[in-house]
Amino acid sequence: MSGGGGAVGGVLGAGSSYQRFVHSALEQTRLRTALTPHPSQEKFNFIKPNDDTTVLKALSFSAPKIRLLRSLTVEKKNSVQVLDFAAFSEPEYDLPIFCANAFTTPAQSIVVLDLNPLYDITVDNDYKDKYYRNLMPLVQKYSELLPWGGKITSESLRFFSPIVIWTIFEPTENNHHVLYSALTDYYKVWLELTDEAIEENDRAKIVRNGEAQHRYLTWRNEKDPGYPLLKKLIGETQAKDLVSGFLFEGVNSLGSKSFLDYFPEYARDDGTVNKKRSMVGKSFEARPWDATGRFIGSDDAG
Ligand code: BLA
Repeated sequence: MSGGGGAVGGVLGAGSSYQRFVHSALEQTRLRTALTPHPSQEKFNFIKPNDDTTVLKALSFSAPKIRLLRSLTVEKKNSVQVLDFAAFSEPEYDLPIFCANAFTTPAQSIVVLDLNPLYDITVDNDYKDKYYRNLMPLVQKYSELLPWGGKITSESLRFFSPIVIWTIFEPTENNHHVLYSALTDYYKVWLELTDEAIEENDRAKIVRNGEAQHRYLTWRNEKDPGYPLLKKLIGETQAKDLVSGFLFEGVNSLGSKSFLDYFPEYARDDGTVNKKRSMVGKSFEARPWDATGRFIGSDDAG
């Protein structure tokens, strides 16, 4: 049945390829380090979807150097397939955040795959050089098969690196094959960077890393595009818990600043957070970095 080659066959393939990626990523991780179940895993083992055709799987671990490695997959037969896989280092390291997000319907797959920088690489050249200079060939490898997905929430871009794969494609078997290869490549790079990372001893720098991660968690906890769907699938209470207690665990413990402290442009007159995802609008029609990783995008929203 999955050999049909049409869009539906592709979707069935997508779900199993996300599972396969999670399985292989964990295996690759275990070859290098010792994974311990994260406390959030037990809490979110039993999320109950509203309908029994939906299957959610939530796994989370920690390891030396790794504060949180977690994976959520959602499978609704012939309908949606979701992968949300991320890895966060301990604040003693300034490692990028591994971020793999894919949302697949019979019509399309929406994908973000990146080593999200801890610091804004449009201004922090040292950080950019430290982690991304040697990785630019990855862009070349995938930019043709997984082309830039077009305009994007402008605010999201500051969390992306010059090697980000942001793409929307038809969910064919072949496209998912390419995506699988990219997922594997990017995760391997993250594991290698983690292996090589040297512990920071400067207290001020550790605090700064922790706050940078907290800012990222705060952004995604509030504005993640997956939230409306999760809410539909598991209800508002469970969705909120899953987002803050599992997907972006640390948002309530790694720092004390609020969303509006970090992103004051979202403040409404009454002091609450504007529900819009973007204040600026969408922009960046084309990939805003050149082949060397230099930022060439202008914020051309509107
Ligand atoms: C769409 N998901 C998107 C888009 C982005 C992302 C950029 C395009 C729309 C936009 O420009 O906002 C992903 N955005 C990210 C990521 C970061 C970010 C990873 O800022 C990190 C900093 N997507 C998921 C999960 C679900 C999901 C778990 O990762 C569902 C459970 C759904 N993503 C989803 C849907 C859309 C989408 C339904 C299209 C609809 C929309 O744009 O709201």
